[in-house]
Amino acid sequence: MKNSPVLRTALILTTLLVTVSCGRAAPATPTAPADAAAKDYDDLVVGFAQIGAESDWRTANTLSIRETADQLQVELKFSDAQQKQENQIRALRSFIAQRVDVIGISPVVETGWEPIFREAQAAGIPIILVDRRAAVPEDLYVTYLGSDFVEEGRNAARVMAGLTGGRANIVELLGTVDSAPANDRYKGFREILREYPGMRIIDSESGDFTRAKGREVMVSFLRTHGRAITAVYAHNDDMALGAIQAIEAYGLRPGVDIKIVSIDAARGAFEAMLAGKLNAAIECNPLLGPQFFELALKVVRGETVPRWVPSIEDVFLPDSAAEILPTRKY
Ligand code: GYE
Repeated sequence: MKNSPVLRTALILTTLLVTVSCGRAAPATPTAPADAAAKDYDDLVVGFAQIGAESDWRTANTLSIRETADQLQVELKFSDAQQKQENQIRALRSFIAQRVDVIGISPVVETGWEPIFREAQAAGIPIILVDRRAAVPEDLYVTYLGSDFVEEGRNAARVMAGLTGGRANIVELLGTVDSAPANDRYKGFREILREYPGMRIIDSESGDFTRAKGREVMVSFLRTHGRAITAVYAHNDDMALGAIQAIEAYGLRPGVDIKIVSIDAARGAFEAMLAGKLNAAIECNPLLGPQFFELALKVVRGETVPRWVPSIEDVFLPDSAAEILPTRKY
């Protein structure tokens, strides 16, 4: 058994609700020409504006997109923005100039996209949001493919409550400031915490989704709060792994003296759970390549696609780590 039956039921119900409430169809490309319906993968030219390589999650996501493009013989124009919004905007502008059929983008932050998305719309090039949302009017993108980050935050808090008996002094390692996953994981976690007056967030700072920064911020949390800290909520695994190093260097036992919950559930998280240093991993699926290109083809063919294609995700505890690790693809 990977999870408690209650948690599993809650997850399934949420997924169903999400699918029902957000699965309404929207016209993909209203201007698709008559011969568009005959297009296939090897006719497609797709631009993808990736964020960078900040985490194991991102590396797996990039690989999934590149490998799927190769398999399907899609012509992929791939850009790595090194975590900078200005580089993503530049990439989009170049995809527009090259007149690609579809643009995929994981927006590094949520805000500041409207002008460049309008340029794409004016050029008749549809945008698919992959992994992260952008705060723009709905008509500026055709669909969002990715996770329910608010629910991930809620699940992290539910699991944390179980691990700590509802009493904890929590420090939070936030993801990239103004990014959709950091905003939503922040929100979802607090939503559930309202039910647990004994659980307090005593500090919260961004570790930018990287291991090095996660470690650095944890060092400063320990310097400020010392042994008062009883739990860490990390918005991704990499920051949790950095925090584990900081806790060990401080002379405490991660996973024992300080309970740790993180999001992504990449291989490193399973290894840490097996070593007894991480207490739970909330899954966030990066293997979005196949669904992304399927959506891109539908959009080019003028077929309708849902406004949101949510990933189906799980919650893992250390008791399942040995069984799952060998099968883990990222
Ligand atoms: O959790 C983190 C990555 O946007 C869901 O970005 C993604 C997040 C993921 O850097 O590891």
